Amino acid sequence: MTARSPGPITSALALALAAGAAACAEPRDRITDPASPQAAAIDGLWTLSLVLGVTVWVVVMALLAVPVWRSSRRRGGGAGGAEPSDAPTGAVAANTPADRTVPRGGAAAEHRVRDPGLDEPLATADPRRAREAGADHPARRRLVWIGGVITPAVILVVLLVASGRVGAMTAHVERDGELVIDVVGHMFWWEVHYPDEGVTTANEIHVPVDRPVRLNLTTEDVVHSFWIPRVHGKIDMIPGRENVLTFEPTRTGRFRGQCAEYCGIAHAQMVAFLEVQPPDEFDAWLEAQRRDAVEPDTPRTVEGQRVFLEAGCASCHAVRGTAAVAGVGPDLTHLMSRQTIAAGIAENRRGELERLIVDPWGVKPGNPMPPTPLDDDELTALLDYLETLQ
Ligand code: HEC
Ligand SMILES: [Cu+2]
Repeated sequence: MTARSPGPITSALALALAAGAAACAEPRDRITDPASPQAAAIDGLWTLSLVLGVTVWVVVMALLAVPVWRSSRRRGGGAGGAEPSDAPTGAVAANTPADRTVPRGGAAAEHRVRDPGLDEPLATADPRRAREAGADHPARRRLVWIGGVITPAVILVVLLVASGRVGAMTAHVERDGELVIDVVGHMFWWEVHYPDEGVTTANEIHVPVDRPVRLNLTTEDVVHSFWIPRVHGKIDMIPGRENVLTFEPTRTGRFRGQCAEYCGIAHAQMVAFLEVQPPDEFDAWLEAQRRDAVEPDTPRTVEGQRVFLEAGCASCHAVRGTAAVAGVGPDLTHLMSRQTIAAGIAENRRGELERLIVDPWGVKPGNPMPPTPLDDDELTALLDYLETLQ
C-alpha cells in the first residue's frame, strides 16, 4: 500500500493558494496601507522603486531575448549552406579574436570555429553582418549610450531626488502640541512612558488620532529596531543614544509593530501595538492610566497581593500604589487594560497569565521571567489579584 505524495509543484501551488486564502481572509492590518503622511511617503517611494525596477528588468530581458530568438531562428531555418559550420574556415577565423591567440590549426581553434552555438553571432561569414554585429556599429553605440548610460543616470537621479524628499518628509521636526512618549527596548518587550503625564505601560502604545507624536527611542540592553510600518519606517534603538521618530497618525486603529533588529532568542516574539484612538477615548485611557492600582478589597485578592509581594514578582515588576516598584519587567499597575501579554505573544486572559507564571519559557522561550513555584491556592489568589489590575 503506497500513498502517492504530491510533487514539488503541486505542493508549491497548494502552499501559494493557502497563503493567498489566508491573506484574503485576514484583511485587518495591511502593512502597505499607510495610516500617516510619513508612512504614505515611504510607501510612495517604495512603489516608485518597484515600478522603475520592474520596467528596467522587463526591458533588459526583452533586449536579451531578441538576439537569442533571432539566432535560434537563423540556425533553425538555415537553408542551403547558411550553416556557419559550412563557412570557409579562413573567413570565420579572421573575425575571431581567438584566431590571434590560438595557434593556427590548433584543436581549440578548430573547435571554436566549428561550434555554431558559440561563434555564430560574431564569426559570421558575411562581412556586412559582421560589421552590424560589431560593437562599433552606430546603432549599437546609440544603444549603449542611451540604454547603458543616459537611462540609468536619469533613473538614479529620479530615485535620488525622490528619496531625498521622502527623507526630509520623514525626518524629525519639532511640532506644536506633539505628544511625547519615551519607548525603551528590552529583551524582549517595550517599556512605554508618557513623561508629561506620569504614565508607564508596556507594549501597547496609545495615541490620539490627528495629533503629532514624538517617540524618544532608547534601549536598556542590546540594539533593537522599532518598526510600526503603518505609521513610519524602522529606526534602531542603540545603547547610549536617543533616536527620535515623529509621525502624525491620520486613521484610528490597532497597528502591529515588530522588533526589526535581531536581538536574541525571542526577537521574533517582540511585538508592539500602536492604538490610534479618537481624542476623547485616548483622554479617558490616559486618565485611567494615571491612577494608582486599586486596593484589593476581598480576602482572596488581599492574599493574592501578599503572594505577589512575597513570591518574588515584586523584585522585577511595579504596581503603583504598592511596595512593588521594580522596573525589570513591565509595569503591571493597569495590566488588564492591555489586550495582549508578553509583548503581543499571548492574549491577556486568565489562562495565559497562569501559563506565563507557571511556565514563562513555554509561552516565550528566552523570556527573562523565571517560573515561580506556587501551590494551587496561592496561584488562584495571585491570578484573582492580577485580574483586579484594571
Ligand atoms: C526576574 C524578573 C521577573 C520576575 C521575578 C517575574 N517577572 Fe514577570 N516579567 C518579567 C519580564 C522581563 C517580563 C517581560 C517578558 C517578555 O515579554 O518578554 C515579564 C512579564 C510579565 C507579565 C506580562 C506583562 C505584559 O504586559 O506583557 C506578567 C503578567 C508578569 N510578568 C507577572 C509576573 C508575576 C505574577 C510574577 C511572580 C509570580 C513575575 N512576573 C515574576 C520579569 C520577571
Ligand atoms: Cu528586539
